[in-house]
Amino acid sequence: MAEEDRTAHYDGPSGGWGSVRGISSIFGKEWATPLAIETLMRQNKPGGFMCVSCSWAKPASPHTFEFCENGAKATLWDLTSRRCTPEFFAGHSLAELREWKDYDLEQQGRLTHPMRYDATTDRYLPCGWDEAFQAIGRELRALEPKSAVFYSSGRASLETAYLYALFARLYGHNNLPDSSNMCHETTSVALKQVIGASVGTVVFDDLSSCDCMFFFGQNTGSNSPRFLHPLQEAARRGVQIITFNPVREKGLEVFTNPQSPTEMLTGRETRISSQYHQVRPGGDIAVLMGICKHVFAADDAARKQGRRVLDTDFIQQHTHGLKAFEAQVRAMPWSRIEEESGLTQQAIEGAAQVYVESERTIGIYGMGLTQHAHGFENVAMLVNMLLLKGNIGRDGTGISPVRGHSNVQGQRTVGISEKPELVPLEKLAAQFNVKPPRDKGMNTVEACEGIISGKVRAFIGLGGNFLRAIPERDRMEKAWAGLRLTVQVATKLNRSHLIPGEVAYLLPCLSRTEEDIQASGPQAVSMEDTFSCIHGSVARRKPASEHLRSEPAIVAGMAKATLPLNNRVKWDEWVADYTRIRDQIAESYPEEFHDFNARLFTPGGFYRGNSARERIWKTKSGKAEFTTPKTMSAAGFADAPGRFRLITMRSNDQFNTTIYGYSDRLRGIEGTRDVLLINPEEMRRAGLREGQLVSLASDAEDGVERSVHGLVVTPFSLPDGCLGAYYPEMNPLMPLSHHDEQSKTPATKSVPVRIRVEEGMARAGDRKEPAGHTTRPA
Ligand SMILES: Nc1nc2c(c(=O)[nH]1)N[C@H]1C(S)=C(S)[C@@H](COP(=O)(O)OP(=O)(O)OC[C@H]3O[C@@H](n4cnc5c(=O)[nH]c(N)nc54)[C@H](O)[C@@H]3O)O[C@H]1N2
Ligand SMILES: Nc1nc2c(c(=O)[nH]1)N[C@H]1C(S)=C(S)[C@@H](COP(=O)(O)OP(=O)(O)OC[C@H]3O[C@@H](n4cnc5c(=O)[nH]c(N)nc54)[C@H](O)[C@@H]3O)O[C@H]1N2
Ligand SMILES: [Mo]
Repeated sequence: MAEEDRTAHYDGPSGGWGSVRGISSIFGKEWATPLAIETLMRQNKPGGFMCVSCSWAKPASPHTFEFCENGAKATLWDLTSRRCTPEFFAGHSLAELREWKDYDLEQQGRLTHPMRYDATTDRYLPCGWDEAFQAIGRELRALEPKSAVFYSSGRASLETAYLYALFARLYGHNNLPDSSNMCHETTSVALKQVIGASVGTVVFDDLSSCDCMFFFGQNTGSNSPRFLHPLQEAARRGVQIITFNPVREKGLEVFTNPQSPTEMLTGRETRISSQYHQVRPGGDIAVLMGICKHVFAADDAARKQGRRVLDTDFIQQHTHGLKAFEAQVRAMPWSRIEEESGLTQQAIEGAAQVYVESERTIGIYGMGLTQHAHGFENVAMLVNMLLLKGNIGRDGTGISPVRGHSNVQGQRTVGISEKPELVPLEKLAAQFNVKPPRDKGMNTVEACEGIISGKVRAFIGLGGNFLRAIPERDRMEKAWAGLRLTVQVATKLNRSHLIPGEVAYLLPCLSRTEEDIQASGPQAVSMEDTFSCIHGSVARRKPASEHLRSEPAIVAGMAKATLPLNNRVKWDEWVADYTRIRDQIAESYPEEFHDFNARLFTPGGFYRGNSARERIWKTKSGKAEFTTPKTMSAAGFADAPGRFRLITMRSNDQFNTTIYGYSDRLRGIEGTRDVLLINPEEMRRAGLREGQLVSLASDAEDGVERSVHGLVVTPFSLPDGCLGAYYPEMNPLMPLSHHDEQSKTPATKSVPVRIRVEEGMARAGDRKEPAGHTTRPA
């Protein structure tokens, strides 16, 4: 079709030469220095350092280059020669810097000195570490502990995370929101409830013994490219890969392995997905309902011939609640399923038939399932589908959430949680002779509510870019300035650092790519990958500045200045030798972390175990739970004329709020991020033309006016009724109240919006000024 040809698209495979050029276009040809190559060669290998990008597994027998395009970008980003020094801050007030683009802020390079905010000059001034710790301690001691929030982004190590959570509990709160609250919290809550374990059950070997993968809403090519290697191997083995995604993501279509000279020279590509279904955003509950409906129908037919499709032994012995679920599925008309999913009965049955015939199926998913108002139901439905055929707790089967940040899963494992029931409080009480708080703390959404209402007085950020990552940006930025204390531990300058509380500190830390030398010598840290394997990480690069401190040292410095003396809590000794921190972790979590130091460098990591994989179900009923979804759409709002479901997307040139560049190569969008993606039919129906400038307005029916303007209409292959645009630019459009009901994960994959036409057209190839935004309360 002619329209199809006009849509933005990319002809090459994922991987291939494009991925090499992708690195060079950001870092220039100079990126390939011997020092950089040496560092990259040590990435994700036993005895090396673990990538700071995603949490994809690190195999026991790594490739020569066990890094991908985006892992290399993340490493090189940290290794930059640019420095953001006291001189830089002397030259720019925060009011001025707030006018800068996020990209330009991070382009200033690595932070070099601890800085204190000075309100009179509206500038950050250099300060001593001790001065900073003492001031932070003084402030925290003067506050009610429950009015403080300790946020973490999922990058900090297990050692840092353990100390940070301990600091919060000794001080007196469980307010430990984490980036995971915006990400896979849906997974943690849903899987815990239905299979009794909050993480995935799949391990690396399952990928080579499955015969089928059902893939929902995870963009492998950009967000976990090393996963493309096992996917390629699986596809070549004949594994059926059935993908559901509103966007035709290149990495899930075809891949050329950039580490294979033959493939690079011959241009040979591997087809990844055997079926690709462009589901409506929020339509996965319906899709999964349709698949299960077909499974029941196939089972009825098989029974007549004395066979079964359902794994009846497994269902009998290991599950609870099939009856109610089956009744719901059988009663659900196909017309409803088609309407909600945007797919035909025939298409869904085609996918389902592959499932019926498969012996070993894995269900894989990402933000496409979790970031919805009914994300819980999405995840629980995928589990329902797997349970029907006994596809959990058997080799080559299982459920596999693909986690985001490199240690986001691990941070939760060692105590970063607002939910006291997930933390061994009795153990901590005995270990440190303390009384840890037992009341529930705030998650990310609740912390935002607390900041808006004034209940929260202090915010400590262990990494991340909270104000850019959360919903309701405009109201949050206004409320933020009312905080008494803000502390940001960071490697690079970002927007969240530019809105200081009355007392504010910006503390620069070592990156995981840099050597960490303490009193006892060089230190290792550790992280947990998406398959629950724990890896030690040692870096050799010289730090970006002699004034940097490690994250464990910074957390310990703040804690020591805040808390009364306790002879069991040995901040100084722990920081001098991280093996002592790991001993404490092993004592608090003996099942998972026994002999932690001895096992630290196990090739491929050591597996911390998963009860559901052993078919031990730590649920209410003691069995795996079938659940009956109470809605057929995950979107959480009704369709209405002119209302669209907006998907907020990541480009291939970003890591969350860090924008490396303006090329979303795998989607064929170049030179700008201020685009509004829409299918050509919808574009025509809405009376829009390609290249026209438009605004988006929130259509949440809560009376608040939220808008983002200056977006260029760009035809793109998408289902009807939905739009695509980039995260974090679109975050001003998201109401804080629009989140998964159960886990409170913001529902960023179906945001209700309307299009408003602006004057004028964008000229092709222009990189315009960044899109602006406004929020006005009703
Ligand atoms: N290079 C790079 N790597 C990263 C990150 C990064 O920003 N850059 N971020 C890291 C982090 S923190 C995370 S959490 C992960 C995120 O990795 P992903 O889980 O891949 O998250 P997203 O990129 O947000 O996109 C999810 C996919 O879901 C699809 N989708 C949207 N709505 C729906 C829906 O309703 N149903 C279905 N079936 N699909 C849908 C989108 O089209 C997209 O392909 O990646 C991590 N790795
Ligand atoms: N609309 C929309 N919003 C979303 C999402 C979405 O898909 N759509 N995704 C959500 C998801 S999945 C996530 S995980 C969050 C991400 O939210 P965050 O984790 O808060 O954000 P990041 O962009 O990963 O944080 C980047 C900053 O971390 C700091 N940093 C980098 N490395 C280090 C380090 O080693 N140590 C320390 N201390 N600091 C470091 C740098 O200063 C950098 O500027 O955003 C969420 N928000
Ligand atoms: Mo994430």
